[in-house]
Amino acid sequence: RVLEGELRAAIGLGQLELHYQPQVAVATGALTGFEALLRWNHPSRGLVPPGDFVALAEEIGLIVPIGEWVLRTACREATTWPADLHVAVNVAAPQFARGDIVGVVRSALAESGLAAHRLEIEVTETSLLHDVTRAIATCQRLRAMGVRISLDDFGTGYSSLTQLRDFPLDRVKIDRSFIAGIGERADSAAIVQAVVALGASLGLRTTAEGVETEEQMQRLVLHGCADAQGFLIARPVAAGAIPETIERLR
Ligand code: G
Ligand code: G
Ligand code: MN
Ligand code: NA
Repeated sequence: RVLEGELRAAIGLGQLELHYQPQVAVATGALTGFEALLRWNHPSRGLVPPGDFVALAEEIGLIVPIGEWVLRTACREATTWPADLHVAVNVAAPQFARGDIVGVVRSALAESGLAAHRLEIEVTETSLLHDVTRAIATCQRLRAMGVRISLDDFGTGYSSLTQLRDFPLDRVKIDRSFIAGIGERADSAAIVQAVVALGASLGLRTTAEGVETEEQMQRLVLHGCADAQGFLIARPVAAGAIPETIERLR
């Protein structure tokens, strides 16, 4: 566990950073905001992706302070962007279920001055599973502040339909495994179409994740999917590259 001690020190050493991936409206291609994606800038390993350390951070209880750093940093950086752009922040299951997420969000908004409606919290299906009553109350309290909630990686977890019905959500993000198949597999296309229709009838916006080809984008137009994100539009960029990214996607 060489990494464990290093990870514990990473926040204090200023080794964490956020990259941002653009999200656009499918119908117009207009930029709507960015998803914040955590990176660990390790002195010898280089930029370590979250897949290589978030699970460890969850295991050793570090995800709560790391998640707090992510929320504060994302809110602060987003205040420098045009006011019509939102920032979407991933919140890990233990942070959502056990940490004081409502208090952390409230103070991140207060100290940055970011308008609450510009913050979107991305939760996964597993975050909502542990203590359903408490998770519903947490979503309600966040939404009462004006913060939006989106359900990330939709379709890969359990009891998806119950969650769409019972949780106060604003958005559903269709997992990229379904988007990858829409040009080739009739079943994936049918699922994407059904999720968009279901979302619309429940008053939820839908975002397609992992859009990589023009053909996938065309199908999303046909299916009426509201928003999209993926390498076709842009890879995640460092905070410093945001102005030129906004320029390009406007
Ligand atoms: O950026 P990348 O493709 O490597 O992200 C991989 C995964 O890590 C994604 O599923 C994303 O949800 C998760 N992730 C990215 N940033 C954060 C973060 O700030 N907090 C948490 N908990 N997960 C994150
Ligand atoms: O699970 P989450 O949605 O938070 O994950 C976002 C992750 O997906 C980021 O780590 C990002 O790097 C990755 N990603 C974003 N766009 C694409 C894409 O078009 N294709 C693939 N394969 N990965 C993508
Ligand atoms: Mn996400
Ligand atoms: Na996702």
